Amino acid sequence: MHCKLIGVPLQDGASRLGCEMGPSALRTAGLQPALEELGHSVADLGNVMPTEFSDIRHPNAVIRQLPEIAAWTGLLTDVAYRESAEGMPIFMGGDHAMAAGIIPGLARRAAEKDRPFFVLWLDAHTDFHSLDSTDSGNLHGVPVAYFTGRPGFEGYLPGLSHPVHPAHVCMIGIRSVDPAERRAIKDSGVTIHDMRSIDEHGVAVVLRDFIATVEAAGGLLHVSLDVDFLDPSVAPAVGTTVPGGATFREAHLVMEMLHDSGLVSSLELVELNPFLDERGRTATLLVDLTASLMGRQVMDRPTRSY
Ligand code: HAR
Ligand code: MN
Ligand code: MN
Ligand code: MN
Repeated sequence: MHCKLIGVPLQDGASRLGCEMGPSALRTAGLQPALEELGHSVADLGNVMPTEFSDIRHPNAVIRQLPEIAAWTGLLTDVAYRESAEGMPIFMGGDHAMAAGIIPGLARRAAEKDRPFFVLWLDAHTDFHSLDSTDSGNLHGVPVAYFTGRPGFEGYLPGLSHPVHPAHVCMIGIRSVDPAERRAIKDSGVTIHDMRSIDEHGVAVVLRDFIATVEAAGGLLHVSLDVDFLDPSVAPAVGTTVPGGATFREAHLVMEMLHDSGLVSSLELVELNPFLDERGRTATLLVDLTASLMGRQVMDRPTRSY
């Protein structure tokens, strides 16, 4: 595989400062050598950053940094489209508002390749607010509503040429949903495996179902990994910790199964806030999880190749 590392020092979608240091922390934790050790070629394309901002405003007065998020969204759509022509782009965040740009760019590329496009959303949160319903005003809470084509974003974030079909979005790890998100997502068609579902069935069972769906459709699969998918006891470096998250081994198992599926074509590592980390342990865990996704194994066992 040819991996392309793309730094996205975005923090305007989150309430706390610090996610702009995420790409640096992932580099410092050794993401590139970890991938090279697995036999992949790696190009670090550096960081991207928007330069032009409009002075757009929304009637919901609590919304924060809308001009910045609109600019990042447009830029990242272009970057994701361009860098997904070939190879495996790995986007090093940055807060989760980056998904609003990256995922539509990847969806456009998948359409051009004539492949159905699927998203695995690993997160404590559904990030399914509209601009009208957000009560925190933090726009990392809206990307899924936006890229699945929910109404209310027109004229504020860039128009969507390729919305993602809600039935092609699977969420695992969910345990913090605001009332407005709960109402909006209920009949949306998005598949949600909350933590209770993981407790009852195990993460392997719910993931296997989704992998089978993607495989049967001949799809491309994007993985969006929010640090708060993980339990705060193993991944403290995130501004929005929620107790009761995925364990160290549950997270690795997800990545190992995704590797074996051979279906993953792109990855986002989001919400890492190095200011909140403990001696780099969360950044290191994200590197190790990426390595599991890209083929690191405890013991050699048969896997399908890309
Ligand atoms: N729902 C909350 C809000 O809208 C939490 C926002 C999302 N936080 C994240 N993303 N870290 O997953 O403010
Ligand atoms: Mn998120
Ligand atoms: Mn989250
Ligand atoms: Mn909220």
